[in-house]
Amino acid sequence: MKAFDAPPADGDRGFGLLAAQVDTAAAGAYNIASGQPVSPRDVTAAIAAEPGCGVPVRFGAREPQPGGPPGLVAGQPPQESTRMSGTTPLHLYRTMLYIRMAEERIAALYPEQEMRCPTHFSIGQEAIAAGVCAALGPRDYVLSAHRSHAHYLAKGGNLRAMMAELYGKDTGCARGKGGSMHLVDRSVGFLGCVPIVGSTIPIGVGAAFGARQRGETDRVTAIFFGDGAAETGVFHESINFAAVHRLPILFVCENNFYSVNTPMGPRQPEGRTITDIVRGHGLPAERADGQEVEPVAALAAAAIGRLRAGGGPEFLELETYRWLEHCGPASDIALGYRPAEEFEAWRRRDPVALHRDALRAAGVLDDALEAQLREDIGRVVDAAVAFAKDSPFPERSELLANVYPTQASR
Ligand SMILES: Cc1ncc(C[n+]2csc(CCOP(=O)(O)OP(=O)(O)O)c2C)c(N)n1
Ligand SMILES: [Mg+2]
Repeated sequence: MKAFDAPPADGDRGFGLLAAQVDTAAAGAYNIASGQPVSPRDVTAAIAAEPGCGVPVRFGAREPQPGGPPGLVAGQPPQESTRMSGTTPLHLYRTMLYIRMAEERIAALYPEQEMRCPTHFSIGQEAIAAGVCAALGPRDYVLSAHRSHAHYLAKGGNLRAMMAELYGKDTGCARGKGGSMHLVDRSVGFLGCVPIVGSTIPIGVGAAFGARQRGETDRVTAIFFGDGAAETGVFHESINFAAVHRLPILFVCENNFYSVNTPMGPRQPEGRTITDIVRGHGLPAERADGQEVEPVAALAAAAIGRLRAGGGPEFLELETYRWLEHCGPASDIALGYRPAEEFEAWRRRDPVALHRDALRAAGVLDDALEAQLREDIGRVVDAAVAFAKDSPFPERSELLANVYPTQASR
């Protein structure tokens, strides 16, 4: 199988429609689920269903990226699915479904206790990751925090490397040492995530400042964080610095109204929003619903367009709701810290279902395409889990590598 002669830029995310524009056999287009070459007929069928959708296709093999995830071998089919790179409504749906199905699988497998890391799920919040990342390119930077699967996947992170990371395996994106809260895939601009609340906000500002210093004026940085992180001191220092230097950063606050089990009431004065505070720092800031992916994508695209045109930092506060417990795969509604009616009201606004219904009403999605998408994604998730489970743990000798030196390692 011949690899694509001119490898796609940064992160190899050529999908669907692009596949129809080249001789797929010569270019080495693969079905990312099966790893098999894709025929022009397959691609044509997919395009007929919706430009750019249906058959998840990637081009050629990717060279291992320095510092990127292991497990990508030149000359072999790419190892994982990422989001589809387009921004059509159907692409947005596939990205959300992909995140949902990957996380549902993690939740189902978690009780086996083979994944030994704390794991925070984004189920119910997918529209924000999908909508914002659709407006970003592979060169753009993204940072996240403890609840990061959705951002990693929406930015194009390697699912196999993520699964392996959750299983603590050597093929994981952090070599099995970080777990769910330390995902990274620099090959697609996902610079990382850290569970110390607020801590990736200044790191993202630093990354954007560094890009500016290097003259990389086309590079935008998006930083995802929660409402709790917006209460840290470093958040205010960071947005002030970004404002002073007019850095091209989109700050994205996923306001799910809770910091662990504490609602907003005891944390913030009545009537003052996070957006109000940010406006006080002089940033354009907007507060909006985070459940409908197309308006989220439109808001993000407009803001990122302004950043690319040389505008200073902007802030989006997007309201959303997590369905599961703060940390772990179970429901926690029975604990009583959040009312069951509140949860039910948000559940009726499931971002995946809302968008699915809109696509159906518009005649873009039908049962057959829905089934096809689920089957394709299901196979990709199966393959990622199998890869993770089959991968080796790091060698014992690796234990202290890349961690701060200790007495024992000196
Ligand atoms: C500096 C710091 N303080 C406290 C914690 C414990 N902690 C972990 S997640 C979290 C809540 C974060 O809430 P939010 O930023 O709203 O994110 P969400 O979990 O709602 O997505 C807290 C307090 C921490 N990890 N780091
Ligand atoms: Mg929160």
